[in-house]
Amino acid sequence: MAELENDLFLRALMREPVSRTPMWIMRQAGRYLPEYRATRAEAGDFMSLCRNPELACEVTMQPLRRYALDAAILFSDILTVPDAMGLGLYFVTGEGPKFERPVRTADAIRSLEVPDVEKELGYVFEAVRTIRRELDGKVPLIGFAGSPFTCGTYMVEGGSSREFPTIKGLAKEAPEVLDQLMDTVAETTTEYLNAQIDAGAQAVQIFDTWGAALEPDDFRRFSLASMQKIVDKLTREKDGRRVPVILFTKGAGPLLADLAETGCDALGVDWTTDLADARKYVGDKVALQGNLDPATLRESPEAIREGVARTLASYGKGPGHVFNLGHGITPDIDPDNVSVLVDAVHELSPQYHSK
Ligand code: 1CP
Repeated sequence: MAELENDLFLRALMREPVSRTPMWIMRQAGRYLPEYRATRAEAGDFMSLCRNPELACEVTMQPLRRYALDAAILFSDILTVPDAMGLGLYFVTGEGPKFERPVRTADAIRSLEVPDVEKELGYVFEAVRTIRRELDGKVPLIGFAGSPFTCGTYMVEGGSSREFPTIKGLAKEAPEVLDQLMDTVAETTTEYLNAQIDAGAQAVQIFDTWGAALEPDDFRRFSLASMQKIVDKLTREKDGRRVPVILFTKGAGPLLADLAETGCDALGVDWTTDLADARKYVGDKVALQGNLDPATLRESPEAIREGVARTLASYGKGPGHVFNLGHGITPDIDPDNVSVLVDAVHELSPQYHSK
């Protein structure tokens, strides 16, 4: 396998000096790109796209052809894991993900088993190998999974939710049952991420989109503890290089301090916390990734540049920053505005680095 031509992203995650701030964009492959919509139409539907390694590779590469990004992210979805556990994932247009067989009762949770990930998710590992070949050492490839709690919300509620009534009910009325669900999903996710790393993922991110919807103590017991179990068992070195782990709990705020204790290498930060405050919460334990409000991309080129300038200034000088949005890019964004964003990070960030 070729040496990496651009390892700024991996170096920033390790808090090593870099010449400028590296960047990627959460959901960089997706519906805001017309070429993505064309490939998805060719595949027929979203899951067929995920299950086809050639097409998953194609959509992974699409944003890199347009923009000077410093990392690629595997094209897949966090809900492939519950799907592999037998819940039957399907998508209803306009309504988002749904499960045919949600797990709502103690009995259903007790009978869940850790699946054979090679057998059920082999298509993901094949996509990772295909993307690595196609990238040919240009930039690193990020693998990912959902946090057990975030996957759990979809597994228990049966689809997207705003209030999380069923899983919050379990947290209060049957916490041991929810512990058990978290354990089974954490074990599956550990095997899943280690198999992605085996196949060639050079960093991994755990998306904890909904963990911070819990009260802080419940966040610690269910979401943080289950991510901790994963971090403890991940492969951390491959081919002589560290495989960094990024945890992204949306809306974590002061809980970033707890997340920094897990032994991860970096934390994702959303736009509701200033990076300057986030740095105070975590000290020099971990790198930080973020955190421009994705809504900024709907504004003028000047406003986008100002947003980038503010984000870079908020982190301030020194290593350990990976530029990103504070959450995924939305389907309504004009792809030209993303060029403005990328150019601004390239232009404005070198002054924050002494190397
Ligand atoms: O219609 C389509 O084409 C499907 C839209 C879509 C896409 C492009 C879905 C369905 N998933 C994805 C890809 C995806 N999802 C990626 C890889 C692409 C990349 O980053 O470039 C990743 C990392 C995810 C992660 C994901 N899926 C999360 C966590 C991150 C986040 O944004 O909060 C979550 C919560 C999901 C569930 C999911 N899958 C799809 C949708 C629309 C949703 C969200 C539903 C909801 O809001 O509840």
